[in-house]
Amino acid sequence: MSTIFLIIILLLGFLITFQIAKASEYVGILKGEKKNFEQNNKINGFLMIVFLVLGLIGVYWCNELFKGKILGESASDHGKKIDTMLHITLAITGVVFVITQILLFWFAYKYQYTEKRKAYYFPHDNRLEVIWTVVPAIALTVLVGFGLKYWFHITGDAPKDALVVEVTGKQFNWIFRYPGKDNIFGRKFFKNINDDGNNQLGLLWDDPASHDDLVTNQTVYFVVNQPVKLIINSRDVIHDVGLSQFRMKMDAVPGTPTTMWFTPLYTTDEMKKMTGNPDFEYEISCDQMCGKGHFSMKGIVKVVTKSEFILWRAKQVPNYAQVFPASVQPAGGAKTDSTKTVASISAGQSMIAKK
Ligand SMILES: [Cu+2]
Repeated sequence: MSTIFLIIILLLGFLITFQIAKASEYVGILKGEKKNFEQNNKINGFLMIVFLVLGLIGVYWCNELFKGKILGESASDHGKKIDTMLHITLAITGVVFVITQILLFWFAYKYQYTEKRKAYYFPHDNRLEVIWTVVPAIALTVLVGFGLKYWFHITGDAPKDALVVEVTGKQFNWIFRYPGKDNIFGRKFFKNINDDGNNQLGLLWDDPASHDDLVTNQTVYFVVNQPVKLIINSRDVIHDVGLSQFRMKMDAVPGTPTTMWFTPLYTTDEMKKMTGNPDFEYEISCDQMCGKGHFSMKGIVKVVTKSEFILWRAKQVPNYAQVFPASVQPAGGAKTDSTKTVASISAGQSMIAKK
């Protein structure tokens, strides 16, 4: 019903506009075409100035309205640099924007048609062309140069003490993996992926390095002030790891791991106090349209202190131990697991294969 009303309103609006245009055309004919033309010119010139003033006020007002409300303070060291870069870019483009808009609308008003003036014919000027090509080229090169510098930094080698976390996107959630005590990720093979058999990443159970790998969903833990390196994968289509509060973003491409690293500066608890929001959580989102459930790919990032992290990690059960509970000795015997479980591994694998 409301759609029909909307269509009727639009049609009526169109009809009214059409009638007004028609009426003003008749008025113009009655007044005389020349006078009408001059009057229209004046009105248009005046509207140019109105548009300029209202437009600039609007830009300023919008800025004031959203200042500091969109992303908040950056929570990573790289993010601070990216914010600085963004502010410099906005300052440069902002100045150019204001100057060019004023010139554009002021000239349209000032040099509106009058009989007394004849247009000056000015077809070409090499010097001017060089200036307006070289100056923006230099400015853009400097801006892009800074961007590249930061890009090479975040995608380059992470510090040796970095916490390495593997992030895998799938339709439609995130899978996180920690390498466990040995600090080595176990090998995996996509044909081993088996959600029913609790092997979301296709880990190869005959690789001992995979036995202590922790696999979690939905929530990922980082340590405050410790660099974190993400190794990013996808199980199906292209996703994108978006960490807006850290100003980080990287595509998750099936078959081609991508990496980035950064250092979180504030714990989730500190951020709760800083933002005055007791429910604050860092968020991992998918920044690439990846299908009908794209919107639901929200994960939580918990930034905690080192001791809190160690405590959390100690409570986690490795993926291997979840799949083969019988093969894992009670606490204290974890180190000898891999040598004693060959039989149960192969039994488990054939069980999974049968499924
Ligand atoms: Cu996605």
